[in-house]
Amino acid sequence: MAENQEYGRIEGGLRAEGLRFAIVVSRFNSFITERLLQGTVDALERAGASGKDIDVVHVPGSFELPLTAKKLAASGKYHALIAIGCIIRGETAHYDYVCSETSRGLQLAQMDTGVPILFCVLTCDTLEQAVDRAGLKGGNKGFEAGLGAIEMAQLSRKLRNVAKPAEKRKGRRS
Ligand code: INI
Repeated sequence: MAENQEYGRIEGGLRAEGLRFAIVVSRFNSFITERLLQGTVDALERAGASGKDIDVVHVPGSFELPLTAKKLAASGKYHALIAIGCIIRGETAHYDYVCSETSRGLQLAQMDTGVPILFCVLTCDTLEQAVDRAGLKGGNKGFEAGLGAIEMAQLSRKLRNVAKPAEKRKGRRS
C-alpha cells in the first residue's frame, strides 16, 4: 500500500495497564505448561498488567481447557484469556481427539462469549519439539500468547466502539 494513502487503521496496542486476564493451564505435561505459564505472566507484567488483574486456573488436561475457559470468559470479569496446554503424540489416536476437541472447544468458547481466548496449546510429535517452544530454540509460545492477549483485549474494546452507530460513538460528533 502506498505510504501516503489514507486508510482507516484499527488495531490493538501492547500496553496492559487496567486490563484483566485469566490464564487456564493444563497440568498434563506440566514440565512444559508451567514454562509457558511463566512466559505468559512475564509478557503481561512487562506490558504493565498488575498481578492482581491476572488469575491463573489449573485444569487436569488440555481436554478440560474449553469448558473452564468458557465459564471464565462468560463471567464478564476478563478482557482476554490465554489457554495453555501441551499435547504430545502417543501410540494411539488419543492425541487426535484431544487436539481437535481442545481447539474446537476453545474457538467455540470465544465465539460464544465474544471474549478473546488465545490458543497456547502446543501440539507436538515429540517432547523435544515442545521443549523448543517452551523457552528454548523456538522461543516461548506463552510469551507470544501473552502479547497476543493484550492486543486482542485492546482491539475488542475498539471494535465495540466501532460497532456502535456513529452518533453514539464516544467523543465523536455524527
Ligand atoms: N492431555 C494433554 O494436555 N496433553 C496430552 O498429551 C494428553 N495425552 O497425551 O493424553 C492429554 N490427555 C488428557 C486429556 O487432556 C484429559 O485430561 C483426559 O482425557 C481426561 O478428560
